Amino acid sequence: MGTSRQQSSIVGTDMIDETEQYDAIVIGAGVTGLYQLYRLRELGLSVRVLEEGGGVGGTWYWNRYPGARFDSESYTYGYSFSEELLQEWDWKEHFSGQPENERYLNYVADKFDLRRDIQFNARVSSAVYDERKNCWQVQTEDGRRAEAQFLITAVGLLSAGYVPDFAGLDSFQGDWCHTGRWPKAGMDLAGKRVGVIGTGATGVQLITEIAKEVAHLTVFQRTANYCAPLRNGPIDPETQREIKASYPEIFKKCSETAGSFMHKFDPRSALEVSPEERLAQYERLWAEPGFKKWLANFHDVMVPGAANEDYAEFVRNKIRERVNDPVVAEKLVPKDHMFGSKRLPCESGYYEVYNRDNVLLVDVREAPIERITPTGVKTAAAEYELDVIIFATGYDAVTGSLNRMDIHGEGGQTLKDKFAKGPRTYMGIQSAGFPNLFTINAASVGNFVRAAEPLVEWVTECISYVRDHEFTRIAASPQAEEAWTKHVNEDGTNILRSQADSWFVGANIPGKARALLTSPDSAPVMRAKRAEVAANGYEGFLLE
Ligand code: NA7
Repeated sequence: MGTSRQQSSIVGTDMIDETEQYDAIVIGAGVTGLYQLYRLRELGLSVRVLEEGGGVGGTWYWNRYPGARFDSESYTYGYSFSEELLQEWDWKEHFSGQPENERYLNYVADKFDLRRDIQFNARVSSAVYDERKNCWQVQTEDGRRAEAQFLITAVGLLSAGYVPDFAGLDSFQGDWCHTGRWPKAGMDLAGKRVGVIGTGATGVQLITEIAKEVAHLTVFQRTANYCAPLRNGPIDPETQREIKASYPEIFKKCSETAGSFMHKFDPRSALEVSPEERLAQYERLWAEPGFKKWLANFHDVMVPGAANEDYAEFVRNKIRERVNDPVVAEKLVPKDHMFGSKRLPCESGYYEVYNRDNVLLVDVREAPIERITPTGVKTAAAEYELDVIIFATGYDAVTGSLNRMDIHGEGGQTLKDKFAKGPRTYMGIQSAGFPNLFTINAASVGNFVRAAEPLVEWVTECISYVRDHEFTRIAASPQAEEAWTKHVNEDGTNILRSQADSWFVGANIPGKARALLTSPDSAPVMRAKRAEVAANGYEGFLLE
């Protein structure tokens, strides 16, 4: 029933301009984009996926830095849509590493024959809405053009890497890179003097891994983080069988929690049990793998207040116990933000790194980085000679990857201008004045695959509805957008995630407006809201 791919030729004065025609264009061949392609193809649409990278995987294609791995349980991170896939794929570790994750996504692409509709090495430079034809005209950096009625940005939450604007970077004579653009051929770090800037989830994984390999490692830390032991391990055959037999229960558990992880909060308050019982629970959870110590804890540990501070002090003491030098230990102990207000990095020997003779921790809150020199990094207090600098400095989250594409909606307005004071969307999915554009990267939160699957399914059903009813366009109404933006800004202000200066609120990027970049609501609430909107004939959307 779908239209097949066609080409239209416009003969200009001295050139032939060929624009490929599709029903839908998906930007990004990561976790979301691959599934979106699969679903839209199932609907009978002609689809083109435009992917900047040379292969599938998105985050798991780009983030090849040593130590990159899940900190959600591997078996909660796989797709759930194919029972055959679930039974065929063996996760080898409880928290799987980048090479295996990339292999998995390649396996999915091959199994469902997705590659034939993906154009690799195709970075989208602009997307312009043609109001006359009700379609999106998309151009890639190498000048290729494609047109489609529907445009879906499956570009992830964290794909626009951020390198601070340090003076002198151009003069640096050694090698440098951002962790999100780790070279495929790897970085030669053995025997080198390496500097890492940034100690978020990425820095923590990377530092732990490379400290063993480099001659000397200098870690430039601005904010100490609360990090918790990952406790990874291989999955033995018996456990593998159990996992495969219990996927429905695993996914059901995930579907019932706020962040789509498999851990449920303890409904008790940390403060209503005795100090002994409280500590016993903290210790029991600390000994368990993954996010349990975060997401299966007393519920009020994740609410600003006394319980949160009580647990924060427990974690601070855990850090102190592991670092030999008490002065270094105090630098690693977070004191300026609440536990859980930033993403909790999980680690496998991170703190012990600072007991090594070849590792130096530099506090750049105390003495900020002034510039990069030809031979290293200069802070307000000293100069550090380096052969390699690695920027683990994070991402211009959610809106950053949209802003890097020049997206023009009705009347020529740009999405970048519209989002200048923070995102203005309806449920994260659409923005008024940008018909048929689904910004699904802005609507996910929590365990990424669990959140992405239902979103993709919602968008697919929405597109199916539009086509079946012979509408040409669907757009968020300005009123629905206004109400949603107000809800995000008001109800998102007091939640724990909004309290620290992190990417959750855009506060990691100088000059970026502070606003919660994702929904303040839990995943089940968001799914129910979207289902209700759809059941009411796409309430809050204008269909023409
Ligand atoms: P994050 O969590 O944003 O961490 C970035 C780190 O880089 C963090 O420690 C920052 O310090 C540091 N940073 C950023 N700019 C500077 C400057 N100018 N000077 C010194 N240090 C700086 O990014 P990640 O890649 O670690 O993690 C992103 C997500 O990926 C994570 O949440 C997971 O979901 C997976 P700051 O804390 O801002 O003081």
